[in-house]
Amino acid sequence: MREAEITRAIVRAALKDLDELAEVDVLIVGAGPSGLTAAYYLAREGLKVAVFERRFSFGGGIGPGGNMLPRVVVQEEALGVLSDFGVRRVEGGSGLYVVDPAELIAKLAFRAIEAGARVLLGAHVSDVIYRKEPLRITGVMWVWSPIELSQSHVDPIYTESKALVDATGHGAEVLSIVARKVPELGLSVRGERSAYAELSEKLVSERSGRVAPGLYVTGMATAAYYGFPRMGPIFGGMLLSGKKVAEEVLRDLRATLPQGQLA
Ligand code: 48F
Repeated sequence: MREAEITRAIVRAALKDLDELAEVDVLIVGAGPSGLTAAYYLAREGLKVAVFERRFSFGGGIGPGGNMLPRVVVQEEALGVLSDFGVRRVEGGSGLYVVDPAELIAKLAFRAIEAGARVLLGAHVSDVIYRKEPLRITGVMWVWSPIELSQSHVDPIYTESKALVDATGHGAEVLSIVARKVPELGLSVRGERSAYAELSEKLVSERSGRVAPGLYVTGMATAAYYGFPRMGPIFGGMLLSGKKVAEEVLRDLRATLPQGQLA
């Protein structure tokens, strides 16, 4: 086995992959709890789903637990989602269940990938693509994260999507870009408010979904977009929100596209 063969094996497979990622049915930005949950529920329906994550790891805000104590909680309303992913939990009282963050990250990512979602690590989404008449978000521009961090002047490349999901967490990065750079859509990101866990869990679960043609929001990006409170190390709302946005995307794609037109 020669070194050149190692290179060729990587390059051939990676280029084929990137070719396929030029166009997908659903592009999810962010591999945190809401993004991975949405990816699983969409991929298992046979859609071509990609998740672009700028870090070289999964899980977003799950890993550090609560103030670095290695546990997070999930409320009983989200037990069905935990069961879909096979995540173990122990009762914590007051309708709360306690989960190991490492297990939660691993199982969310495992199920999403097993269902067929393609997760691309180190991919930073820096802009969107849009079209007029009809006005619609049609994809993203992205660049490898180390390039973004180096502040080098490197043009990003494109991925087109029928549905784009902002799962970037507290920063609502995709929606912030659209608010600034596609003013015709009239979006504005209000910014999240101080903590009120129960209220925000409910609001985020209910309101995650479509915000503009081709554009959807889930997880803490929903709280940032609508100005809902933050909630800290409780994750049921993120899981329910990921499931809710998947249901909305599926409903819209099935309504607008005849079978067979999915990528
Ligand atoms: O922050 P994150 O975990 O978002 P979430 O799914 O969950 C929020 C909770 O973790 C927690 C909470 C729960 O009560 O408050 O904070 O809403 O995951 C967001 C992921 O998106 C990535 C980021 O690295 C993280 O892994 N991300 C953010 N901006 C970009 C991005 C970008 N521009 N391009 C690619 N990935």
